[in-house]
Amino acid sequence: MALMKILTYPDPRLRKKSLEHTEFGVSAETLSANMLETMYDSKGIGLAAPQVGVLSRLVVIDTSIVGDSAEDTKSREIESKDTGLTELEEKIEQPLILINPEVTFKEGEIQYDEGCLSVPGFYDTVKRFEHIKVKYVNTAGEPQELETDGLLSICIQHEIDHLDGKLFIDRLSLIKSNRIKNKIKKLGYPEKKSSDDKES
Ligand code: QAP
Ligand code: CO
Repeated sequence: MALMKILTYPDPRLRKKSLEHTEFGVSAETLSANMLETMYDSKGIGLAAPQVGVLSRLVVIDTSIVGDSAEDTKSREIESKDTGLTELEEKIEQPLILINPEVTFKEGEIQYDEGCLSVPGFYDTVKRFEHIKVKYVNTAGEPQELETDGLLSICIQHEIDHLDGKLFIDRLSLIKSNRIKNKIKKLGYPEKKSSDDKES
């Protein structure tokens, strides 16, 4: 297994529409395993292939870690917003690997303070469908379907957005998204700043 480099906004690769994933078996398993390792290493709950520079329609998700007791601050940021697993979420085995996912049913509305490994350190409220059904294929190329709500539903919609070149900051009001985008373009990310770079 290997850690992969996570691209951050404004990398142009995050804006591309990813292609149908066509490789199954060992190659899909290897990519997903490396993405899951990368996601867990960064305390994430979802990661899409384009975030690691692979423009293919594959995402990995594990929202079950959210309820775990974590000493890490980053995990706690996500954890604090959690309301626990819903009945539908509990029935789904995680981690999930969704290849060529498509939403086939959507209803209701839910708001959540979202973040993204490609926009580290920034969070804001996004509106999503509350309850969805998704069809996809597994790493063997076999068709699957799932139904969920709660945090898992939000996460799946967030990750499918990545496959279409869309980020959560694009779903905020123009005033909020511009504030975040301009701050990143001007100052970069806190983690990336050199030690002699002073905050204003
Ligand atoms: C997408 O996001 C998501 O800023 C997955 O410093 C987010 O895993 C779906 C993360 C919220 C549903 C609800 C973000 C880690 C992780 C950061 C993530 C950070 C460290 C984000
Ligand atoms: Co994201």
